[in-house]
Amino acid sequence: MLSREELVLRLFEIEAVKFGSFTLKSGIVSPVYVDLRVMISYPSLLKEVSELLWKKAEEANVQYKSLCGVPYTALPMATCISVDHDIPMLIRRKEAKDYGTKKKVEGNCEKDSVCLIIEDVVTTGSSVYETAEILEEAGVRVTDAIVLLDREQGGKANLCNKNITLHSVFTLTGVMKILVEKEKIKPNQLQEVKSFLAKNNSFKPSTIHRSLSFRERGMQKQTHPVARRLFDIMEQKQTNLCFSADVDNFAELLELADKIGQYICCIKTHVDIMEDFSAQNIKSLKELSVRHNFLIFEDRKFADIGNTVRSQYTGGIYKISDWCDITNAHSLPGPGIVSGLKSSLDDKSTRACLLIAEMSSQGNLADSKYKQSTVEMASEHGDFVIGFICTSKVSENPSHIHFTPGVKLINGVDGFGQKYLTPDEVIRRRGSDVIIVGRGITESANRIKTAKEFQEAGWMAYNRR
Ligand code: 5IU
Repeated sequence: MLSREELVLRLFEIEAVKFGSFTLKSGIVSPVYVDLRVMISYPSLLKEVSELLWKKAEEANVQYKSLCGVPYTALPMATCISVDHDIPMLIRRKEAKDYGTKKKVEGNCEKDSVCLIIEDVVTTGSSVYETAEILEEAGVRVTDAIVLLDREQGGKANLCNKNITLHSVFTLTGVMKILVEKEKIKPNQLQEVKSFLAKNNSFKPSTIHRSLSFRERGMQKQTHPVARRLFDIMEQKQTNLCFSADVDNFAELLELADKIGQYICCIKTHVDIMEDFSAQNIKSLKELSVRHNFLIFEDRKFADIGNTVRSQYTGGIYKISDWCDITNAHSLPGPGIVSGLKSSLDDKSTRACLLIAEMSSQGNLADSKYKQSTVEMASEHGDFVIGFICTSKVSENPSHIHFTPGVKLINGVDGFGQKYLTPDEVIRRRGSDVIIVGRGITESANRIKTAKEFQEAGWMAYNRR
């Protein structure tokens, strides 16, 4: 067996822990980068690390029947422990199977038995928590998690809030102290990482409130009249489904709107893909929106300077502002885009806008700073901006509505990088409000039945939240 110091030196040698300047997925620049995936190329080290994880559970006297590694990096570690100590293992699937049993957990889930979670690195604790939730859905209990490296960014406290005790073999600063002692890094690097960790700690001391219902949010003083209508419709019809009607002719669009109108709170159009746009067709859509009580959202994604978007919104052949309750805009051009759009409206109480804070497509450039600035921009224009297009809740303001595209009943990706999440993931876990569903419905052999399924799944996720 290697000593703790020797093990840290090995991890440093194989570059599982690196120091320098790294841009993380979130856009944040970090002075440290940890990637333990490389460990599978060093089997003897993997075995040593796994043994340390097991010992940690022994020291902490955790009582458990099975163990589960958080996919993927911790899977081989959990496997080593399982084989070496004859402990049954469970595997959490990253994606539920789209055929057969739709199982999310493989292995023998003995009801109410305790499963120990094994993880390589914890930052906020969200991956451990997500795994725990899925295991619990499968009937087992989770009380503890063992992690090789705690990055000390709030994970332990966040998990403790969720009644999971996190035990770590190493902390990031502990690893760094060893590396300073062994003169592998300089003391100022340790200081730099310490101040980075202090600034990037995700733990928010327990402010978990019951989330307000759509009805309550509609009644907030600052809620815009269009948002109020939408919240009302959602509660009345028990639906948070926005149908993305990406078809190219009005005959089909109007038929769909009529048939599934009862299941939706909103219809989303792309007026510039219609072959037969006419004022009469729009009038018919408007009539259906009144008959079935849903709003019309033109997904125009304005992106120009204020003066131009003003004309694009009101003019041309489409005259969007005449008929759509809601439209959307990129925040990229700055607040002028919002001022431009709203300046054309005589009555701001009947038209509203969503700002695009995040996109559902892979590789999109909206990082956390962009998202934050978008939320600030929305807050300054509450008389017109009612919420966001986003992939998870971005604003704590209860008057803001979150719309999330990229929703299907099964996770996945399309041929152009559109990422799909399930209604439960989007609404319950990620805290969004409205699911936007296009091909999930239009490509179904029975569109009406499928629309109803999405309505039920979205509403159930809202209720469970
Ligand atoms: N849409 C996205 N992602 C985004 C934005 C808009 O998918 O980030 I902003 C639109 C594109 C399409 C609909 O009209 O939402 C999703 O359609 P599908 O459910 O067919 O992927």
